[in-house]
Amino acid sequence: MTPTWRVSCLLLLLLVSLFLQCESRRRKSRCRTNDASCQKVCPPGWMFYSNNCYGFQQDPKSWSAAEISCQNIQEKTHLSSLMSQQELNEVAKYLSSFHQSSHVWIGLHDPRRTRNWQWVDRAILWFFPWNTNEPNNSSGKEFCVHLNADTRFEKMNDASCDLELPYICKYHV
Ligand SMILES: [Ca+2]
Repeated sequence: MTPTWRVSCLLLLLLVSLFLQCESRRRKSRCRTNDASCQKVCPPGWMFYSNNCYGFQQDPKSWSAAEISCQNIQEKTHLSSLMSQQELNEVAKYLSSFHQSSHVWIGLHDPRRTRNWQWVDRAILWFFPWNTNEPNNSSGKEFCVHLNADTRFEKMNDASCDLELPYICKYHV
């Protein structure tokens, strides 16, 4: 292969690579809604909603083990935060589709045990869909939060972090 051909081939490869990068960015930037084509942005079985991917994980784990497991799936993946009633509605519908009766860990916890709740992905707090009479810190040892299966995953409950439950991970696309 002559040097001229080598340069031409390298340039061609560079152009193809740039095109593929641009196409990937363009496809992601289009996904502002719940358009069916946007589901392809997330792994199979995950849900796309508002530029985030949500994955239900069925194997029960303690809250901390669940968070570590989410982090191991992909960079910047955490137990799911919930920022609005609309996001909660979508997540609740997604979880209900699995027809399982266990509660599901989300990313809300009280790491300092001072009743100051934090989202593990550092999302800003302002949405608190607590179940009736919750959070009650039963027996003084409830520092992690799950969505309650008895409320079709529409309400939260504080519970012992050692409980082993299925969980839901989330990452921003
Ligand atoms: Ca409770």
